[in-house]
Amino acid sequence: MTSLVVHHLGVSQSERIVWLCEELGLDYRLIVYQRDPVTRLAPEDYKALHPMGIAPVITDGALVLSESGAIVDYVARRYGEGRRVIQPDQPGFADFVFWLHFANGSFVANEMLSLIANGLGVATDHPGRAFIEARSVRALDMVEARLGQVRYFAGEALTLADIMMVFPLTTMRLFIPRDLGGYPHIARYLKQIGERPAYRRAMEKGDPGLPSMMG
Ligand SMILES: N[C@@H](CCC(=O)N[C@@H](CS)C(=O)NCC(=O)O)C(=O)O
Repeated sequence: MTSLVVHHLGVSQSERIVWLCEELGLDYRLIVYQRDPVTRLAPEDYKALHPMGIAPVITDGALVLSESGAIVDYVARRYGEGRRVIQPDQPGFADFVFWLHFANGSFVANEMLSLIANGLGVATDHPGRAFIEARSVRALDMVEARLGQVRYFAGEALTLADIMMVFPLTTMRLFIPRDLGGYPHIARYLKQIGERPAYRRAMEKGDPGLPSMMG
């Protein structure tokens, strides 16, 4: 067994790390934490893992690492033997890098603005809402166009870019509801992801009973 421990907070971005470990067939240890039933935030023992106190977190021997993008990069390079990564001299490299970083850099970040606006009770006709919504729609239109051209975000095979992009298209919609009915290519893509044995195993191990957000 590797020394890798994935600390998964229920219904969170850390599902990505469980999924990556399953795709890579790693021998890792999984510890699942439940959200505080009242605040819906991370429980105290999760917060104690890392100064940021947010999911995901991995530990690997003495190492404690946070931040989804950093963790997928670390796990793939440390344990993945080059799998699920596109190298600079391979086709699809720029797309790989773009979608890998777009996921949290812009897509999730913008959806978080909606979540905060909802939490603050910002009026539905506040101009800030239209600004946020326009960005979300542009993001989804771009995702839809991309998935109309390729099977996976970086080309014909699943990469870390998909591992990063699926959460905002699925589980995140439990927090920020969004109907994807008008996006047939996203629907095709999510169906394909939902059929992957590694994805199914990851969700079963990390969030058993969670409603499927693949549609
Ligand atoms: N950019 C960070 C965001 C982490 C983040 O916001 N995680 C949420 C779960 S999706 C969290 O830990 N929420 C619980 C809390 O804030 O206590 C990452 O991708 O690692």
